[in-house]
Amino acid sequence: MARHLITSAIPYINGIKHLGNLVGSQLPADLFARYQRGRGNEVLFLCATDEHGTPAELAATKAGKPVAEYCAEMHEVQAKIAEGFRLSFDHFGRSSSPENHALTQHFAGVLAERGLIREVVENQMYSKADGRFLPDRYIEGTCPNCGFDSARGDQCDNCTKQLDPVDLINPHSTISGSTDLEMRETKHLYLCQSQMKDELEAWIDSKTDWPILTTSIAKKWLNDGDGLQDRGITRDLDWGIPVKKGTEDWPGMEGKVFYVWFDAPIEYIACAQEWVDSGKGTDWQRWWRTDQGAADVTYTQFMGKDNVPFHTLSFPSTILGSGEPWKLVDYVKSFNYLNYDGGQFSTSRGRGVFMDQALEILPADYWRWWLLSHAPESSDSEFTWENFQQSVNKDLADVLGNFVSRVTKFCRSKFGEEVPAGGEYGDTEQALIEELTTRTRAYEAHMEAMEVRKSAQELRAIWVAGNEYLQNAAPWSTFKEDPEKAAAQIRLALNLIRFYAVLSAPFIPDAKDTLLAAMQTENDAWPDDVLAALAALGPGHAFTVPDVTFRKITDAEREDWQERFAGTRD
Ligand code: B3M
Ligand code: ZN
Repeated sequence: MARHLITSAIPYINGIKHLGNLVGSQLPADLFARYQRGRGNEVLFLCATDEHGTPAELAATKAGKPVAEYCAEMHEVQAKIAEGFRLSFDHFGRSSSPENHALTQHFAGVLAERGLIREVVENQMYSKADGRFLPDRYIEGTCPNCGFDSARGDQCDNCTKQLDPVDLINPHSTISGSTDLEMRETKHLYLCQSQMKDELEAWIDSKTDWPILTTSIAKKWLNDGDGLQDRGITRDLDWGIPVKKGTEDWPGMEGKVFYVWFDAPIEYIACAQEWVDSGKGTDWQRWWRTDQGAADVTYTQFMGKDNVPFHTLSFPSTILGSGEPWKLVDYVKSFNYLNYDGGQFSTSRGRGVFMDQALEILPADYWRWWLLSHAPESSDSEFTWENFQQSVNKDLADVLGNFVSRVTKFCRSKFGEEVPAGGEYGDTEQALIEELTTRTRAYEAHMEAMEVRKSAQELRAIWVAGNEYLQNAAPWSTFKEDPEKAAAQIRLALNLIRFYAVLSAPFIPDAKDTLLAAMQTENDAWPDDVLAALAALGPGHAFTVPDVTFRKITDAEREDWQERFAGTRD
């Protein structure tokens, strides 16, 4: 049994994420976790809310709440929505947890001992109008790299370059809009990533199987300008993890906190500790310490492309730099962006569909199927309502749903609500089983490789194969001349429903439950042997005709939704 540690990029606490965020990390991570569990492997699937930094502070201020209270509330909101989408985290943690405080301070202490942290007295933007230092996101200006005029102090959204606020051209405060900014002295800690360059480069070069999107971004920043830059890992903020050297105070760093991007990835580890401390798990070290059993774990991370530099350079610097036997990531699966109906999803303008709204209009499986089958892997992809309607109506309603309905209803009317006995498989059945065997092995290979779209295509082809078989075999005609033969055909088709439920579970987990319940079986064993799997429900096995598995989206609905999500959410 293989062991898979799987993490999704942890969503910022401020507000509800849109479908583009979902398909870029949490959803494909869930697909992979469900698939690996389905194959009988041991999985630890972790995610959390990213609660520190200015986004949290800004959102709490806007909501008129103390930031700790705001984060606790929003964590619950996000956890509920994640459940709604059937994201099967073993634990959904919080980067503000005591576990993450201690572990982040631990890493900083160890890195300092090993000479990888230096103290820098620097000049930082101070806003007289706001009476405070302005970190990262409180400053906007023009990107020195690409000229984009709304680059943030920490990163340019246009060219993904990681920035320091002082790099911006024509900066202004996003709190007051004031341009009355002056440089004042403040002391900060820097992680000496530049010292780690060779080690990081060798490590990245050894990952020949990584997606091109991941390695190209990693290499770009590894060799950008003069090479890997040291990164400031502290900020002048109230909310965050206080700067300490392990459990000791850090002279001169009083009142400062760690930078959100320093502590957020450490939460991947702290989250496993939370999983244990919450009583759900045991022995987190087995997943994270290579000296305590994690050496044979395969660790896969999922994220949007803008997060790649932090996961391939910054976090590995923390891990490698510590000199401690922490598990390093084995595979970094990254995604391009999902666009919305001719433009971008926009959280600030409320443009596009947000996770809570999506679940209000249709159940999770509809969204999961569309999003995963259109995952922005090799390039950006686009959500349009026409395409969504078409995919749902064709793939889910016509192909899968209709198959289930025709087979179960026909059987009920001719043989009753149990798997019929009699008859034998002929050439057509043999050919179908061969095709399904080939396709199932291909589906597994795509899933193992985390080729999300290809997996979806293969799964759809598996559904189509059953439909075509049914169309050709036409048991409703066969029944008139040869009821025995029709019985064999329907027996196979009923078994296909269970087979589909199991194979499709990573994509559409609710349908799996509905279909297995209708087939009155709990047998969800993976079809290692397709022929055997298609005989799982023997003659006499009782079933029920399920309600409509997937309904169609009407044109009126599509038009209504198109208008509703054009961009007015407050
Ligand atoms: N919260 C950015 C994002 O949500 C950030 C990811 C952290 S992963 C350690 O896209
Ligand atoms: Zn830029």
